[in-house]
Amino acid sequence: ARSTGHSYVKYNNWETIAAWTADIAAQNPHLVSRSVIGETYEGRPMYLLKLGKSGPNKKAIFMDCGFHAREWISPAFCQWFVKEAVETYGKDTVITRLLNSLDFYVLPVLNIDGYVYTWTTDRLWRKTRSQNAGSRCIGTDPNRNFNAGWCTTGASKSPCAETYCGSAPESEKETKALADFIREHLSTIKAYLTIHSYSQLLLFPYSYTYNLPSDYEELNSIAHAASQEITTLYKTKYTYGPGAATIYPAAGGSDDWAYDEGIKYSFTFELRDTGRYGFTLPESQIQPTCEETVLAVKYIANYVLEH
Ligand code: ING
Ligand code: ZN
Repeated sequence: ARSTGHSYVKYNNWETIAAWTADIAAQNPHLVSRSVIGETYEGRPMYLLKLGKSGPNKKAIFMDCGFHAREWISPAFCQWFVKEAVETYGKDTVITRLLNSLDFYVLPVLNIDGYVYTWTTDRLWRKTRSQNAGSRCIGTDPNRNFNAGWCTTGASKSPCAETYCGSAPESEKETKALADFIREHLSTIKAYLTIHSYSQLLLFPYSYTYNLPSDYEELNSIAHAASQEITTLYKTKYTYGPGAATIYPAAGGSDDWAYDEGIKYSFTFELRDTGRYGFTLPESQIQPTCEETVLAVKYIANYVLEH
């Protein structure tokens, strides 16, 4: 759109994504609004988009992207999802019904400082960019920083580790802003979706323990159906299951935290691929990856609407 250089089939830098959040809201005032939920360690505003036709007593779905700086396909997906929603509203019957009856909160990039750092300095940076007291190492893993079995497994207490859990739960301004927003909207948010890469997995609680969540059977059947949806388009194979058993035990994740806050439909997506390109997924795969993932998100949203 316009002169910002934004493209849905390229990876966009933060400046371009930030300008895009303003543009997409300005161009779709009846469907999209933008707010700021906090600011990052380095002082960048954390933009949140709200999608949906206004109406009373709407349930909401919260989706975030860009927890881990190097997982570039994730912010690309949040942008794609918003585009798909505004372009197909009034044309696609499912999207129209979803936006009429639900609100989607979309956080395009949680870890903005880290994302900027992957563009300027280190393409494979994962963590935030906050300073750690008593260490020269920078950053906390935002997906080890939530109050869900915090730092008990699959996380490190060393600030130099890639999975550093931080000095306390929600020690990072970014995770605190996200958790505060969700706590303030707990009565409406019925699903929490967090988008990572890579491995082609659809995960649900728990990751901090091998114990199964009380909604295991329902979550497993949703994950099975959503994974099937993904496969229909390009035969991309997804594995699904509880995080601990499916990928690895890891405490402090946002999906486990959201679930224990009472958000039953809580899922982590690990998008393409399975390792050939990994975090440096070529731009040629943005479109197919996003198209297939939209199907899964639509499936889950429709399920939430009907339950
Ligand atoms: N994977 C996730 C990670 O943070 C995960 C897996 C999901 C852990 C849910 C804990 C909870 O390690 C990636 N690729 O980041
Ligand atoms: Zn990740």
